[in-house]
Amino acid sequence: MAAAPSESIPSVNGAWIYSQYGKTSDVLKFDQSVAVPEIKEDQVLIKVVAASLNPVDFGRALGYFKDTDSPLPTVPGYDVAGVVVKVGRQVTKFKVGDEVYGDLNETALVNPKRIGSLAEYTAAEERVLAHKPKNLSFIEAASLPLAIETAYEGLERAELTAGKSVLVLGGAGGVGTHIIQLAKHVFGASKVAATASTKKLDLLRSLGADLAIDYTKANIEDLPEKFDVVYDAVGETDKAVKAVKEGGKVVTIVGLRPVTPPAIFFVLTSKGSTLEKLETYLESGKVKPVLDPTGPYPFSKVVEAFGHLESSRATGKVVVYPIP
Ligand code: NDP
Ligand code: 2XX
Repeated sequence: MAAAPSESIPSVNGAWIYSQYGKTSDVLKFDQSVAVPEIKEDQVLIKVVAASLNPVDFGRALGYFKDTDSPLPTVPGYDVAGVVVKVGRQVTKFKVGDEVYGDLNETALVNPKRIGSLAEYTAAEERVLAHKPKNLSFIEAASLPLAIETAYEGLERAELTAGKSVLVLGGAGGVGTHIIQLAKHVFGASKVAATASTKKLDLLRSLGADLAIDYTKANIEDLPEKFDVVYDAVGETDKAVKAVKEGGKVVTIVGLRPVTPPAIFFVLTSKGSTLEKLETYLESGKVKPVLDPTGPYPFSKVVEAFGHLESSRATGKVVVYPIP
């Protein structure tokens, strides 16, 4: 895709925006005249082609993180794939015309950007971005950053290494589909078990799960086997702790309530370098984007796209495309 010459960058653009906290279906509005952000020296301006949605987007809209949030009004959207149309003076990795992707917010909950990816143009520091793998579409690339970076960071924090076993609670979601793939194909786990409801078990197996557990029929705390690592992407940390071996690690990404050792909770840090580490796996197809089958949703259907994500039944990632 050709980049727009810089003189054609508009001063305002179309974006989804909310001016008060609440349910996305109540507060999220389309506005044709949102100011295009000015870039800082370490930032690039991106012509957005595709964006994906994450639970943090609707949690933030609900005001769950308002103590550390940036001020309203907010254009949501962490994940972006698009084309660089302008670069700041300190930028060395990217030039105008480059196809990039990333999670715009280095710290997800502390001062995230007021202008996110649900806009025609958005700005980001070069350190949160990477070059889009050539074999991936913009839709596929937009599906990856926040989810795959979270999956990777959690497996590192849990010290998963080759030959260890891992149980994933919530294997079919945006993050879980990548936890399974990374555990199996990048970290070299000897055994990957994962949970989902009945119709999603084949998907878990196709991603590399050796054992697909139907949580509507089996209790994971009753499994005869214990695991070296349990990765909780659902918020069932009490059950997770019962499924780990003595001396094993439990990591959770759901901060519903405080956790106690051996469980640890973390919030991801967005890094372009994580995407770069995974580039060869993405280019070889060993690790694949997983797209929710109800999408991609056109830019006019962002409220419907959020409705689907908010149901907790999304399979893989909910993507918005094309933008505009
Ligand atoms: P998704 O909305 O993509 O997850 C949806 C999936 O969850 C569905 O496929 C569903 O499968 C599955 N699911 C729901 N309930 C259960 C259950 N009881 N057991 C097993 N699977 C279940 O969410 P994400 O993957 O994007 O995020 C997961 C969680 O992690 C969210 O709470 C999110 O806020 C949090 N998160 C935290 C981060 C951090 O840095 N701390 C970063 C990213 C996400 P089924 O239909 O079969 O139930
Ligand atoms: O819910 C959350 C989410 O999705 C992210 C990124 O941070 C919060 C942590 C619970």
